[in-house]
Amino acid sequence: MTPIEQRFPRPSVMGVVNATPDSFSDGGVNLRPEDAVAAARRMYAEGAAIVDVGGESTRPGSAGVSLDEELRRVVPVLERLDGEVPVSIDTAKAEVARRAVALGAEFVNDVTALRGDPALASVVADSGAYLCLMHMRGEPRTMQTTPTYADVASEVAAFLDERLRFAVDQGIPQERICLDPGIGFGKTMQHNFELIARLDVLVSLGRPVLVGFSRKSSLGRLLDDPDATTGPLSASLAAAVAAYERGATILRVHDVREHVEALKVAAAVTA
Ligand code: HH2
Repeated sequence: MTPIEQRFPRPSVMGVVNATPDSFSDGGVNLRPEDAVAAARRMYAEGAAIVDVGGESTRPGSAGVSLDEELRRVVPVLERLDGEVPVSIDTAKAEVARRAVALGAEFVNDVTALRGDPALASVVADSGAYLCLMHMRGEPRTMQTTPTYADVASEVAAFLDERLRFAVDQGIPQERICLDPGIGFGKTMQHNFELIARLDVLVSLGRPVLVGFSRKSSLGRLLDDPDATTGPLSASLAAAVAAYERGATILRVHDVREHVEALKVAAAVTA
């Protein structure tokens, strides 16, 4: 088994392909399987190490989708890709992950950090897939209702450390696991920026860190639009480079080519 840090050396880009009607920044764009497949192929050609295919939006306020609907959205995409492009499945549902790994997905991205579906851990353990454990306070429907922390970086780190131990107890080798602060998942704008500023606290847990700041509303809000629901590409690039420089390994992004280029420059400077 190749450890995750070898399979995804710093910095690696994960391209986002949302086969959903309602994702916060690209809802509907890749709902048709043909469009999602074309986006995945394009992102891979542009330098993504992997594409993250999701059939359920986790934007603030969303209520979730049924198993049947999620399968209906992602299975045709994975069938058409047929192993052509490295795939991560963005799901909290064991059955979706099981079908996805059977269709070639090598990575499971679970925003609930194995708290959503008790059967997911064994699917990951048995498949040999890589796993991302992400921090989220509450659930998407309610997570942005007055999030408060005494010390956001150490609370997120303590949560991820506990989830990492849980995953290892469930038979998933830690060499296959990365950790994610969950930008925008039960956090204010200040919390999100503090998590990047203090990313060393998460890096010190000893696992690669994945960061997904791309297009998130905190970027638009920082740029003086208090009602922003997304952030622009320029701000996404700055956030990705800042996260990389503070130790992030995998950057989850919507605009692959621009991020690959920006990170190449950042890597050349820090090498
Ligand atoms: N963010 C989103 C979804 N999945 N997974 C990880 N590991 N980290 C993230 O920051 C993350 C994630 C939200 O972005 P997006 O997929 O574009 O939107 P939506 O959830 O509305 O589909």
